[in-house]
Amino acid sequence: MRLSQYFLPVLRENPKEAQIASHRLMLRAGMVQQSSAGIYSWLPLGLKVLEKIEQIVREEQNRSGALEIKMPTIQPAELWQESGRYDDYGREMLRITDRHDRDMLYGPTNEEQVTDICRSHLRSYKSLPLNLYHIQWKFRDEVRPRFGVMRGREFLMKDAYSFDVSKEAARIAYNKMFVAYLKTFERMGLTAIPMEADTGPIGGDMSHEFIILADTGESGVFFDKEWENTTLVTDISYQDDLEPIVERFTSLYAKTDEMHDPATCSVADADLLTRRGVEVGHIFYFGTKYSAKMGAAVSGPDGKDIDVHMGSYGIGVSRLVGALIEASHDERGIIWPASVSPFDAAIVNLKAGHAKTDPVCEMLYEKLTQAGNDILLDDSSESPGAKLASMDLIGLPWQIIVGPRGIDAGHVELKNRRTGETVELSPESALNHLLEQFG
Ligand code: P5A
Repeated sequence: MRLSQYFLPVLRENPKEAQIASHRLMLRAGMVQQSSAGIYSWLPLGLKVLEKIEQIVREEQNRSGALEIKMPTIQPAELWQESGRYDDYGREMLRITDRHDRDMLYGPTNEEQVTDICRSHLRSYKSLPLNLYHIQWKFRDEVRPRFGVMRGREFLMKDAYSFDVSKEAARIAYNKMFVAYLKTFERMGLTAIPMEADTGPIGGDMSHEFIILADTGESGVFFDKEWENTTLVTDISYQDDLEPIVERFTSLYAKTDEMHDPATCSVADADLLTRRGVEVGHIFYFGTKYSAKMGAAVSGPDGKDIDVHMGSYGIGVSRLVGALIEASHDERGIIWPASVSPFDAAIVNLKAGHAKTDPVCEMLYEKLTQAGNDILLDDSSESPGAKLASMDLIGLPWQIIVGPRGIDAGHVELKNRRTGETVELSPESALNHLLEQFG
């Protein structure tokens, strides 16, 4: 992509409304634009990151055996009246009336909608286990939308729903998602600690939140300091017995503040850490809470009906964009992990239109692009200082900086955004170095 043909509305000044780094940097890097409180337009650079995250989430869901579907954003009120949540959900639910005066709502989550699919099509225990997921926009009329996409009103969630014949079988589904979450967050370069959590309006008796530690996070958390020495090793196969693996993680103390009770806490004060964090995922087992009320049953081997045991599993896809930035930035801007970076590298032509820099930039751009990499070429007419500041701000892992003086001396600069390390290399060596990096 040539910057001259792109839409990257970077801001030089810090926007006043942004209180935390990720919100500030997302606005400054031209990733999003606020439409109304807690509702955002995703601009090209932001959308690219959102879609990269979405794809990692999708791949790990698929690997775990879950099947992708797409349910609507707008749901009929009847389904929620059946489960009893239409009234319980309160003012967080955006209620809509259609032209026939039918009560509808913009879905804050999809337990009811997916239970309706299950009861319409599943007849026998032989169809189970089943896990259906989608990646879809949600709306929650939060009292205090804040921190940009971190607590939005409209936000993108991956939500999966498992169906099983018994509590034991549902536990296997729960463990699979647990492991899929460890793998998903690891691929994004994040350490997300699974913590025992409250089930809130979703309900049920077993639940874990996956939390990234960050001072600006909204969740208070308590955990054994042993977590600091624990690697969330995830070269685990879904064919393995996952129970001992999940138990290993869940037996080490980690609870959200709603669940932590100093009176019953098993960890000595000296070994207990208290921090803040961002909840990027939340998984639930709630048994037959929805299936019993909504009549989602299958016939068992003995011909008798069994209410389906269900769990639901959420990942905050749009929140992750902010969470990743909270976890990885410096005073100059964002530092993307390669797996979610909007482009693989930038080529910065410090003097676009110059007879010496242009051909070198074109050669690098063409060779890197032909090798299948997604490259941003800054061919704009901005000043060199502004260009370098913008590139640090948008945080691509690599920059090749091409200036007329360097070319005269036979070199370009290859900069690693994370370490800040810059080396002078011939254009060919810089190219080969990057091709090796990208594999
Ligand atoms: C699980 C999937 C659920 O809704 N039903 C379907 C269950 N869980 S949850 O914890 O309420 O939400 C799942 C994840 O969505 C993200 N999230 C948000 N992201 C941005 N803005 C919000 N207002 C918001 N609310 C929830 C979180 O990452 C959460 O873990």
